[in-house]
Parts: sequence; C-alpha cells; structure tokens
Amino acid sequence: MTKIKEIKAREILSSGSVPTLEVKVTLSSTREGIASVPFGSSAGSHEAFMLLDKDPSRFMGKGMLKAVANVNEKIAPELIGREPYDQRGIDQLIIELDGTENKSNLGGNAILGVSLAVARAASNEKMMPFYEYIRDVFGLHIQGWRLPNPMMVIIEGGKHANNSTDLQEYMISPIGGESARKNVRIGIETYLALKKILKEKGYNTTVGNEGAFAPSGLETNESPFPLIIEAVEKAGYKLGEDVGISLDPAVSEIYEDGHYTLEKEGKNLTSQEMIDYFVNWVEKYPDIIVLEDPLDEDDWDSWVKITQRIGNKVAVMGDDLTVTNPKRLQKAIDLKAINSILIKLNQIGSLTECVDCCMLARKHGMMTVVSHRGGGETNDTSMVDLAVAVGSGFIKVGPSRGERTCKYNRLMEIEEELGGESRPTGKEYMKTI
Ligand code: 2PG
Ligand code: MG
Repeated sequence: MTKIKEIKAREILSSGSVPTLEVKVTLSSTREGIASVPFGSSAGSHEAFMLLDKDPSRFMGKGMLKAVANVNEKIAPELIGREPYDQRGIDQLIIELDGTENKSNLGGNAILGVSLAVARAASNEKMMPFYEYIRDVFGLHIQGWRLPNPMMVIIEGGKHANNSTDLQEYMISPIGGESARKNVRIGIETYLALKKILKEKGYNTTVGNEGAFAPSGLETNESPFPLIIEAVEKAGYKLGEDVGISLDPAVSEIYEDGHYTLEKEGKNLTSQEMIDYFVNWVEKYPDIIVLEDPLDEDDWDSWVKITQRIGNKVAVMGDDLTVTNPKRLQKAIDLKAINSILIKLNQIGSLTECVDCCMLARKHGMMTVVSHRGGGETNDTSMVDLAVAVGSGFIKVGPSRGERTCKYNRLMEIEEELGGESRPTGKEYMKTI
C-alpha cells in the first residue's frame, strides 16, 4: 500500500514579490505532489487566516517561515505513514489539529498547501488527471465534461492598481467560441485590441496586479465601458453574441460607516444608492452578465435587495460575502442574497471544504466561478482542474503574465486531453450540467 513518506514546505516567491508557500508530498512509491498557495490583496475579512511571520526584518513582515514550520513540524508528523487517498479524512484531521474556526492556529495557507499537495500526489499515484481525481476522490456525480469560459480581467483598479478606477475589475467573458481554445483567443485578441485603443487615446498601458490594464486619467468609473465595447468590436467580435461583460467592483474595499466612497466621482453613497448605481449600469449596458461583490461583505440586506432587482438578468455573485465558506453560502442561499458564487481555494483553506462549497452551490442551481488571486499568484494550476471537476461556468484569471497565462494554458491542455468528450460551457454558463 502506498503511504505518505515525506511532507516538506518551502518559502517561495509569489507574483506579488513577497513570499508564499510551496508544499511537496512524497509517497512511498516515490511519486510526488507539489502545490503552492496564492493570496489576495483585497481579501475578505471572513477568509481563512493567512499566517505571516510579521518579522519586519524580512520581506516587510510578509515572510512565510512560520507557516513553513507549521507544515514541517506540526502537520507532517501527523500524516506521514497514512495512505494519501482519504482526502476528506486527511483534511478533517488537519482542521482538527488546528482547532480554530478560521484556521488561525496553523494558518489557512499552511493547511491548504498540504491539502492540495496530498491530493496532487494521490492523483499522480493513480495516474489520473487532477480534474478526474477530484471527481473520483469526492465521489462527485456530475455527468460529462464542460469546460469553463474565461472571465478575463482587462481593466483593473481599486486595490489592484494605482490611480486607476475606484472599482476593482472590468472583465470580458467570451461565451461564443466553439471551443475553450477559441474563447481564450477571443479574450486575448480583445485585450490586445484594447491596448491599441488605450495607446491611441493617450492612456498608459501599464498593468495592475493581475496583468490587466490600469490606465490613469480615466474620468469616472464608467469610463472603461466605451473602451471595452470598442475593443470587442475592433477585435472583430460581437458583444452579447461572442463576449459578455463582467464586473467585480469589490466594494467592501470602499465601504465604511454605512457609506461607499467613489473618490473619482466625489461620491459617498448609501447602500440604496450603491444598488441604484449598479442597477442603472445593468440597464444601460445589457451585455453585463456577471456582477460580483456589488455590496459590502456584511451588508446582507442590501444583497437581498439587489438580487431581487436584477438577479433575473445577471449573475449576482458573492466573493468577499461568501468566501468559499459553506456556512456563509448556506446563509446566502437561505436569504436569497446571491444567485452565483466565486470560489477561491485559499479563502477556505482546504480542498475538501472548497469542493463541498462548490457542490452546495450546484445543489441549489447556482453557478460557480473559480478564481485566481490578486495579491500573489504562482504557477500552480489546481484552480483550473477544480473548475473543470465541479463544472464551473467560468474561470476568472488575468490575461497576461506567466502566473495567469499558465491557467489558460492548462484549460486548453485539458480540452485537448478530453478531446471530443468535452465542450465549452458557452452561453449555458448559468446552468449546472
Ligand atoms: C477578487 C480577487 C481576484 P483579491 O476580488 O475577486 O481578482 O482579488 O485576490 O485581491 O482578493
Ligand atoms: Mg472579488
């Protein structure tokens, strides 16, 4: 019987230029599994705890040696000698070892690194693609393979850039391609068309954390719309037909004392005014298909109101609101606060809980969208396999820089592996398969 022989964590660099954690699990068969952990820059306050060293003499306090030590000295001894296939049992054991509600003892980063690396090692041992192993090990009853569409961030602001928009992400969502590869191409060609347009109009083409443009000098938070619409046309595609527009205003970042502050527009909006602001956009731009985090992470009543008003037109999607946490998702389901959910592995901190959250959403007919992180990413592509395994409508990833493009490359690779067995989710993104 194959057993876990060694678990070793290391501090590595993330795309945010500060460290993160990589974990390698070696099995008695000598097969290995490697995983690394991303983190957010506009992280929700209900996310699993990210353990940082807080030692100001290294990486401005953002070292990860404590998390590394927790893996090597506290988690590894508990798992060595066990079989790697009981993923649920292994995750449960580490969660109990941590013993806190938000993983603040061992760190969500340490726990997720081990959770994913064990799963990776086991899937390698079984010689199964990771997406297939996830279905197998959790016994997911999902028919066939649908490939998520890209949700590509092309203009970013908020916490992800300087001097750009107050709102965080403006995205294009290709839905019209006959294959995932074509949908990726539609997105990238639109991104390149936008670059030309920005240059012609005298904007800078610097990019933000996620590789999307972060032009300074945009007048209002609405200014990206005509630029994006022009880019889609210039690239030779049709809005609505080939491409939808998705937004992640991430407004928990601009919320304080009951008000949302839009500095660019000199506005201080109440919750009701913030709802009206976005409802107006959805009416004015009928090609908006997804609206993520339009309200603060604890402004539950307002979420219910906005979903009542526009939930039949667009995906009203929880991110900071739900933080991939089955308990918060259940509350959102009970209140009818959302109709779709963003999924980030490190928000909850274990593969088992993340899959449980996706399946709870599916059970209630909700679209899942699996997402990258804006603080620091790595070349780990587990999020893409997860999205394919659980039948997500989209993967949200930036359009440039290696730690983002590796996700799209993985998506296209999976499509090739599955061949005729798979098709893109396309326009049926809100339907669970
Ligand atoms: C978000 C994400 C990813 P961050 O809000 O959806 O784009 O940002 O990882 O910084 O929380
Ligand atoms: Mg978000």
